Amino acid sequence: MQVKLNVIVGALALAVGGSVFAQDLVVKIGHVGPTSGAIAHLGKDNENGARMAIDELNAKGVTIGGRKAKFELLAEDDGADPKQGTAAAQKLVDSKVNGVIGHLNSGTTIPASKIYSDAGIPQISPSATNPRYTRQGYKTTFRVVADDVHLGGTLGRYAVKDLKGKKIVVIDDRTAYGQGVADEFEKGVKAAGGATIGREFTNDKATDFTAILTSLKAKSPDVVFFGGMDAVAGPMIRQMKQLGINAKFVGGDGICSSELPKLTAGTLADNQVVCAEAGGVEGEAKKSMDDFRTKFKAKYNAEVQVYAPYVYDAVNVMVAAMVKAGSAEPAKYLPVLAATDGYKGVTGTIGFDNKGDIKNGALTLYTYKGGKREQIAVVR
Ligand code: ABU
Repeated sequence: MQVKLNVIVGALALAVGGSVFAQDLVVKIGHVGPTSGAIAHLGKDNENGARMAIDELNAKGVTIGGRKAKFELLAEDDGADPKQGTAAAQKLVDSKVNGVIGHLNSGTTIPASKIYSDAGIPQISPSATNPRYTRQGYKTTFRVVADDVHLGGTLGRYAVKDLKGKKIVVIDDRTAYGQGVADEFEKGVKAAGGATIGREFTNDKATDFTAILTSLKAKSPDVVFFGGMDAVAGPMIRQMKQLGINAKFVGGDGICSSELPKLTAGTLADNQVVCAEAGGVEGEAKKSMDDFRTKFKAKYNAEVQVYAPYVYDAVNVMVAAMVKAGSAEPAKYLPVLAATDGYKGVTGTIGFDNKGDIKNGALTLYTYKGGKREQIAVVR
Protein backbone atom coordinates (compact mmCIF):
# COMPACT_ATOMS: atom_id res chain seq x y z
CA MET A 1 0.00 0.00 0.00
CA GLN A 2 2.80 2.38 1.05
CA VAL A 3 4.72 1.52 -2.15
CA LYS A 4 1.65 2.33 -4.31
CA LEU A 5 1.25 5.66 -2.54
CA ASN A 6 4.92 6.55 -3.17
CA VAL A 7 4.52 5.77 -6.86
CA ILE A 8 1.42 7.99 -7.14
CA VAL A 9 3.14 10.86 -5.26
CA GLY A 10 6.23 10.49 -7.46
CA ALA A 11 4.14 10.51 -10.65
CA LEU A 12 2.27 13.61 -9.49
CA ALA A 13 5.51 15.38 -8.67
CA LEU A 14 6.84 14.55 -12.13
CA ALA A 15 3.65 15.79 -13.79
CA VAL A 16 3.63 19.03 -11.80
CA GLY A 17 7.38 19.48 -12.13
CA GLY A 18 7.26 18.59 -15.82
CA SER A 19 5.54 21.81 -16.78
CA VAL A 20 8.32 23.75 -15.09
CA PHE A 21 11.37 21.72 -16.13
CA ALA A 22 10.24 20.88 -19.65
CA GLN A 23 11.44 24.36 -20.65
CA ASP A 24 15.00 23.73 -19.48
CA LEU A 25 17.51 21.82 -21.54
CA VAL A 26 20.23 20.36 -19.35
CA VAL A 27 23.55 20.40 -21.20
CA LYS A 28 26.35 18.39 -19.59
CA ILE A 29 29.88 19.51 -20.38
CA GLY A 30 32.64 17.16 -19.24
CA HIS A 31 36.04 18.48 -18.24
CA VAL A 32 39.08 16.33 -17.55
CA GLY A 33 42.52 17.30 -16.29
CA PRO A 34 44.94 16.28 -13.53
CA THR A 35 43.53 17.89 -10.38
CA SER A 36 45.68 15.60 -8.25
CA GLY A 37 49.41 14.86 -8.44
CA ALA A 38 52.45 16.96 -9.34
CA ILE A 39 50.69 19.15 -11.93
CA ALA A 40 47.41 19.56 -10.04
CA HIS A 41 47.97 23.35 -10.16
CA LEU A 42 47.67 23.13 -13.97
CA GLY A 43 44.65 20.82 -13.84
CA LYS A 44 42.86 23.15 -11.43
CA ASP A 45 43.72 26.13 -13.62
CA ASN A 46 42.08 24.37 -16.56
CA GLU A 47 39.04 23.31 -14.54
CA ASN A 48 38.60 26.87 -13.27
CA GLY A 49 38.63 28.13 -16.86
CA ALA A 50 35.80 25.73 -17.67
CA ARG A 51 33.85 26.66 -14.54
CA MET A 52 34.15 30.34 -15.33
CA ALA A 53 32.70 29.82 -18.80
CA ILE A 54 29.85 27.64 -17.48
CA ASP A 55 28.99 30.11 -14.70
CA GLU A 56 28.88 32.98 -17.18
CA LEU A 57 26.75 31.06 -19.69
CA ASN A 58 24.23 30.17 -16.98
CA ALA A 59 24.16 33.75 -15.69
CA LYS A 60 23.72 35.18 -19.18
CA GLY A 61 21.03 32.70 -20.26
CA VAL A 62 21.47 30.74 -23.47
CA THR A 63 18.71 29.36 -25.69
CA ILE A 64 19.33 26.24 -27.73
CA GLY A 65 16.62 25.16 -30.18
CA GLY A 66 14.06 27.37 -28.42
CA ARG A 67 14.76 25.96 -24.95
CA LYS A 68 16.59 27.65 -22.11
CA ALA A 69 19.85 25.79 -21.55
CA LYS A 70 21.16 24.93 -18.11
CA PHE A 71 24.83 23.99 -18.31
CA GLU A 72 26.34 21.49 -15.89
CA LEU A 73 30.07 20.92 -15.51
CA LEU A 74 31.06 17.30 -14.90
CA ALA A 75 34.67 17.62 -13.79
CA GLU A 76 36.93 14.57 -13.65
CA ASP A 77 40.51 14.08 -12.43
CA ASP A 78 42.78 11.92 -14.60
CA GLY A 79 45.94 12.47 -12.52
CA ALA A 80 47.86 12.91 -15.85
CA ASP A 81 47.77 9.11 -16.04
CA PRO A 82 46.71 7.44 -19.31
CA LYS A 83 44.77 4.64 -17.56
CA GLN A 84 42.98 7.04 -15.22
CA GLY A 85 42.32 9.18 -18.30
CA THR A 86 40.47 6.45 -20.17
CA ALA A 87 38.50 5.55 -17.02
CA ALA A 88 37.47 9.21 -16.67
CA ALA A 89 36.49 9.32 -20.35
CA GLN A 90 34.31 6.21 -20.01
CA LYS A 91 32.66 7.71 -16.92
CA LEU A 92 31.76 10.86 -18.86
CA VAL A 93 30.43 8.83 -21.81
CA ASP A 94 28.31 6.76 -19.39
CA SER A 95 27.00 10.03 -17.90
CA LYS A 96 25.87 11.01 -21.41
CA VAL A 97 27.79 14.27 -21.59
CA ASN A 98 27.03 16.47 -24.58
CA GLY A 99 30.68 17.33 -25.11
CA VAL A 100 34.09 17.16 -23.45
CA ILE A 101 36.78 19.77 -22.86
CA GLY A 102 40.11 18.05 -22.21
CA HIS A 103 42.20 16.35 -21.41
CA LEU A 104 45.16 18.48 -20.38
CA ASN A 105 48.03 16.08 -21.23
CA SER A 106 48.66 14.54 -24.63
CA GLY A 107 49.34 11.21 -22.88
CA THR A 108 45.76 11.13 -21.57
CA THR A 109 44.03 13.03 -24.37
CA ILE A 110 45.11 10.63 -27.13
CA PRO A 111 43.88 7.36 -25.58
CA ALA A 112 40.70 9.04 -24.30
CA SER A 113 39.92 10.38 -27.77
CA LYS A 114 39.08 6.88 -29.05
CA ILE A 115 36.44 6.50 -26.34
CA TYR A 116 34.82 9.83 -27.21
CA SER A 117 35.07 9.10 -30.92
CA ASP A 118 33.40 5.70 -30.51
CA ALA A 119 30.58 7.42 -28.60
CA GLY A 120 30.34 10.26 -31.17
CA ILE A 121 31.04 12.89 -28.50
CA PRO A 122 32.92 16.05 -29.55
CA GLN A 123 36.13 16.69 -27.61
CA ILE A 124 38.16 19.90 -27.59
CA SER A 125 41.57 19.80 -25.96
CA PRO A 126 42.72 23.19 -24.71
CA SER A 127 46.31 22.10 -24.13
CA ALA A 128 47.32 18.69 -25.53
CA THR A 129 49.87 19.55 -28.19
CA ASN A 130 51.06 16.19 -29.56
CA PRO A 131 50.11 16.26 -33.28
CA ARG A 132 48.94 12.63 -33.16
CA TYR A 133 45.78 13.67 -31.27
CA THR A 134 44.13 15.17 -34.34
CA ARG A 135 45.76 12.85 -36.88
CA GLN A 136 43.92 9.64 -36.01
CA GLY A 137 41.08 10.20 -38.47
CA TYR A 138 38.46 10.87 -35.77
CA LYS A 139 35.77 13.42 -36.57
CA THR A 140 35.30 14.31 -32.88
CA THR A 141 38.77 15.68 -32.02
CA PHE A 142 39.49 19.42 -31.88
CA ARG A 143 42.27 21.54 -30.42
CA VAL A 144 42.38 25.29 -29.74
CA VAL A 145 46.17 25.55 -29.41
CA ALA A 146 49.10 25.09 -31.79
CA ASP A 147 50.78 21.67 -31.83
CA ASP A 148 54.28 20.43 -30.98
CA VAL A 149 55.48 20.67 -34.57
CA HIS A 150 54.93 24.40 -34.35
CA LEU A 151 56.11 24.70 -30.72
CA GLY A 152 59.24 22.54 -30.94
CA GLY A 153 60.21 23.78 -34.40
CA THR A 154 59.93 27.45 -33.41
CA LEU A 155 61.90 26.93 -30.19
CA GLY A 156 64.60 24.99 -32.08
CA ARG A 157 65.05 27.84 -34.52
CA TYR A 158 64.99 30.37 -31.66
CA ALA A 159 67.73 28.45 -29.80
CA VAL A 160 70.02 28.66 -32.83
CA LYS A 161 69.19 32.05 -34.33
CA ASP A 162 68.30 34.18 -31.29
CA LEU A 163 70.01 32.49 -28.36
CA LYS A 164 73.01 31.66 -30.61
CA GLY A 165 73.22 28.21 -29.04
CA LYS A 166 76.30 26.29 -30.16
CA LYS A 167 76.20 23.46 -27.64
CA ILE A 168 72.56 22.49 -27.36
CA VAL A 169 71.48 19.49 -25.28
CA VAL A 170 68.03 17.95 -24.93
CA ILE A 171 66.22 16.19 -22.08
CA ASP A 172 62.71 14.76 -22.25
CA ASP A 173 60.35 13.05 -19.83
CA ARG A 174 59.33 10.21 -22.21
CA THR A 175 55.68 11.24 -22.22
CA ALA A 176 53.74 11.69 -25.46
CA TYR A 177 54.18 15.44 -25.06
CA GLY A 178 57.73 15.60 -23.70
CA GLN A 179 59.34 13.22 -26.15
CA GLY A 180 57.36 14.60 -29.09
CA VAL A 181 58.15 18.26 -28.47
CA ALA A 182 61.83 17.41 -27.89
CA ASP A 183 61.97 15.57 -31.23
CA GLU A 184 60.43 18.58 -32.97
CA PHE A 185 62.88 20.90 -31.19
CA GLU A 186 65.80 18.84 -32.52
CA LYS A 187 64.36 19.07 -36.04
CA GLY A 188 64.02 22.85 -35.64
CA VAL A 189 67.64 23.15 -34.48
CA LYS A 190 68.83 21.20 -37.53
CA ALA A 191 66.60 23.17 -39.92
CA ALA A 192 68.18 26.37 -38.59
CA GLY A 193 71.68 25.05 -39.30
CA GLY A 194 72.51 24.06 -35.71
CA ALA A 195 73.18 20.75 -34.01
CA THR A 196 72.39 19.11 -30.69
CA ILE A 197 75.30 17.51 -28.85
CA GLY A 198 73.52 15.35 -26.29
CA ARG A 199 70.17 13.82 -25.37
CA GLU A 200 69.05 12.37 -22.04
CA PHE A 201 65.73 11.34 -20.64
CA THR A 202 63.94 11.22 -17.33
CA ASN A 203 60.29 10.64 -16.40
CA ASP A 204 57.37 12.82 -15.37
CA LYS A 205 57.67 11.90 -11.68
CA ALA A 206 61.44 12.26 -11.27
CA THR A 207 62.92 14.67 -8.73
CA ASP A 208 66.65 13.84 -8.88
CA PHE A 209 68.48 14.69 -12.10
CA THR A 210 72.06 14.53 -10.79
CA ALA A 211 73.12 11.68 -13.09
CA ILE A 212 71.83 13.12 -16.36
CA LEU A 213 72.87 16.69 -15.53
CA THR A 214 76.38 15.57 -14.56
CA SER A 215 76.68 13.71 -17.86
CA LEU A 216 75.48 16.79 -19.80
CA LYS A 217 77.69 19.16 -17.80
CA ALA A 218 80.75 17.43 -19.27
CA LYS A 219 79.65 18.79 -22.68
CA SER A 220 79.54 22.42 -21.39
CA PRO A 221 76.07 23.15 -22.86
CA ASP A 222 74.94 26.71 -23.54
CA VAL A 223 71.27 25.70 -24.09
CA VAL A 224 69.35 22.94 -22.30
CA PHE A 225 65.97 22.08 -23.85
CA PHE A 226 63.52 20.20 -21.66
CA GLY A 227 60.45 18.44 -23.05
CA GLY A 228 58.17 18.01 -20.05
CA MET A 229 56.14 19.85 -17.45
CA ASP A 230 56.93 22.60 -14.92
CA ALA A 231 56.81 20.25 -11.89
CA VAL A 232 59.91 18.46 -13.25
CA ALA A 233 61.53 21.54 -14.82
CA GLY A 234 61.55 23.46 -11.50
CA PRO A 235 63.75 21.03 -9.54
CA MET A 236 65.86 20.45 -12.69
CA ILE A 237 66.67 24.18 -12.91
CA ARG A 238 67.50 24.20 -9.19
CA GLN A 239 69.88 21.24 -9.61
CA MET A 240 71.49 22.84 -12.68
CA LYS A 241 72.40 25.78 -10.48
CA GLN A 242 73.77 23.49 -7.76
CA LEU A 243 75.97 21.78 -10.37
CA GLY A 244 77.15 25.08 -11.85
CA ILE A 245 75.51 24.64 -15.27
CA ASN A 246 74.99 28.19 -16.54
CA ALA A 247 72.96 27.43 -19.66
CA LYS A 248 69.75 28.90 -21.01
CA PHE A 249 66.80 26.64 -20.20
CA VAL A 250 64.29 26.29 -23.04
CA GLY A 251 60.95 24.46 -22.97
CA GLY A 252 57.48 24.31 -24.43
CA ASP A 253 54.11 25.26 -22.97
CA GLY A 254 54.37 22.56 -20.28
CA ILE A 255 56.97 24.59 -18.37
CA CYS A 256 55.59 28.02 -19.25
CA SER A 257 53.46 28.50 -16.12
CA SER A 258 53.10 31.18 -13.47
CA GLU A 259 54.18 28.52 -10.97
CA LEU A 260 57.61 27.81 -12.50
CA PRO A 261 59.65 30.35 -10.43
CA LYS A 262 58.23 28.88 -7.21
CA LEU A 263 59.01 25.35 -8.39
CA THR A 264 62.69 26.29 -8.84
CA ALA A 265 62.75 27.24 -5.13
CA GLY A 266 63.88 30.76 -5.95
CA THR A 267 66.90 29.71 -8.05
CA LEU A 268 65.56 30.96 -11.39
CA ALA A 269 67.78 33.71 -12.83
CA ASP A 270 66.28 36.57 -14.86
CA ASN A 271 66.11 35.69 -18.60
CA GLN A 272 67.41 32.16 -17.94
CA VAL A 273 64.25 30.50 -19.29
CA VAL A 274 62.67 30.82 -22.72
CA CYS A 275 59.37 28.99 -23.09
CA ALA A 276 56.42 29.12 -25.45
CA GLU A 277 52.69 29.09 -24.80
CA ALA A 278 50.89 27.37 -27.69
CA GLY A 279 48.71 30.39 -28.48
CA GLY A 280 48.77 34.12 -28.18
CA VAL A 281 47.29 37.49 -28.96
CA GLU A 282 48.77 40.84 -29.77
CA GLY A 283 47.68 44.36 -30.58
CA GLU A 284 44.01 45.14 -29.92
CA ALA A 285 43.18 41.48 -29.33
CA LYS A 286 45.39 41.51 -26.23
CA LYS A 287 42.78 43.44 -24.25
CA SER A 288 40.34 40.52 -24.14
CA MET A 289 43.07 38.22 -22.78
CA ASP A 290 44.11 40.81 -20.19
CA ASP A 291 40.47 41.29 -19.15
CA PHE A 292 40.11 37.52 -18.78
CA ARG A 293 43.16 37.38 -16.50
CA THR A 294 41.76 40.18 -14.33
CA LYS A 295 38.35 38.45 -14.05
CA PHE A 296 40.02 35.11 -13.30
CA LYS A 297 42.14 36.64 -10.52
CA ALA A 298 39.07 38.29 -9.01
CA LYS A 299 37.04 35.06 -9.07
CA TYR A 300 39.68 32.54 -7.94
CA ASN A 301 42.28 34.73 -6.21
CA ALA A 302 44.90 33.04 -8.39
CA GLU A 303 46.96 33.93 -11.43
CA VAL A 304 46.25 32.06 -14.66
CA GLN A 305 48.83 29.26 -14.96
CA VAL A 306 48.81 28.70 -18.73
CA TYR A 307 45.69 27.21 -20.24
CA ALA A 308 42.62 28.56 -18.38
CA PRO A 309 41.78 31.09 -21.15
CA TYR A 310 42.00 28.33 -23.79
CA VAL A 311 39.64 26.14 -21.76
CA TYR A 312 37.26 29.07 -21.40
CA ASP A 313 37.28 29.59 -25.17
CA ALA A 314 36.89 25.86 -25.83
CA VAL A 315 33.68 25.73 -23.75
CA ASN A 316 32.31 28.82 -25.48
CA VAL A 317 33.16 27.58 -28.97
CA MET A 318 31.37 24.31 -28.24
CA VAL A 319 28.29 26.08 -26.90
CA ALA A 320 28.27 28.50 -29.86
CA ALA A 321 28.09 25.47 -32.17
CA MET A 322 25.16 24.06 -30.14
CA VAL A 323 23.31 27.38 -30.40
CA LYS A 324 23.93 27.60 -34.13
CA ALA A 325 22.86 23.99 -34.67
CA GLY A 326 19.77 24.50 -32.49
CA SER A 327 20.69 21.32 -30.64
CA ALA A 328 23.05 20.04 -27.96
CA GLU A 329 22.87 16.53 -29.40
CA PRO A 330 26.42 15.57 -30.38
CA ALA A 331 25.48 14.24 -33.83
CA LYS A 332 23.62 17.48 -34.65
CA TYR A 333 26.10 20.08 -33.45
CA LEU A 334 29.32 18.21 -34.35
CA PRO A 335 29.31 19.28 -38.04
CA VAL A 336 28.63 22.88 -37.00
CA LEU A 337 31.52 22.74 -34.53
CA ALA A 338 33.81 21.35 -37.24
CA ALA A 339 32.85 24.27 -39.50
CA THR A 340 33.77 26.88 -36.83
CA ASP A 341 35.57 29.80 -38.41
CA GLY A 342 36.23 33.34 -37.29
CA TYR A 343 35.03 32.79 -33.70
CA LYS A 344 36.33 35.68 -31.58
CA GLY A 345 37.57 34.29 -28.28
CA VAL A 346 39.71 35.73 -25.52
CA THR A 347 42.67 33.78 -26.96
CA GLY A 348 42.18 35.14 -30.47
CA THR A 349 40.23 34.08 -33.53
CA ILE A 350 39.32 30.39 -33.62
CA GLY A 351 38.61 28.31 -36.71
CA PHE A 352 39.31 24.62 -37.28
CA ASP A 353 41.04 22.98 -40.23
CA ASN A 354 39.91 19.64 -41.61
CA LYS A 355 41.74 17.73 -38.86
CA GLY A 356 40.20 19.79 -36.05
CA ASP A 357 43.36 21.79 -35.43
CA ILE A 358 43.25 25.53 -34.92
CA LYS A 359 43.88 27.48 -38.12
CA ASN A 360 46.77 29.92 -38.13
CA GLY A 361 47.78 29.07 -34.54
CA ALA A 362 50.10 31.45 -32.75
CA LEU A 363 52.80 30.97 -30.12
CA THR A 364 53.87 33.36 -27.40
CA LEU A 365 57.49 33.29 -26.32
CA TYR A 366 58.09 34.17 -22.67
CA THR A 367 60.94 34.58 -20.26
CA TYR A 368 60.89 35.22 -16.49
CA LYS A 369 62.14 38.31 -14.72
CA GLY A 370 61.89 38.95 -11.00
CA GLY A 371 59.92 35.72 -10.66
CA LYS A 372 57.25 36.85 -13.15
CA ARG A 373 56.50 35.66 -16.67
CA GLU A 374 57.32 38.32 -19.23
CA GLN A 375 56.32 38.22 -22.90
CA ILE A 376 59.07 38.27 -25.53
CA ALA A 377 57.04 38.00 -28.72
CA VAL A 378 54.00 36.48 -30.42
CA VAL A 379 55.01 34.42 -33.46
CA ARG A 380 53.03 32.58 -36.13
N1 ABU B 1 51.21 20.84 -24.18
C1 ABU B 1 51.87 20.69 -22.94
C2 ABU B 1 51.14 19.97 -21.90
C3 ABU B 1 50.07 19.13 -22.31
C4 ABU B 1 50.51 18.01 -23.19
O1 ABU B 1 50.83 16.94 -22.67
O2 ABU B 1 50.46 18.17 -24.41
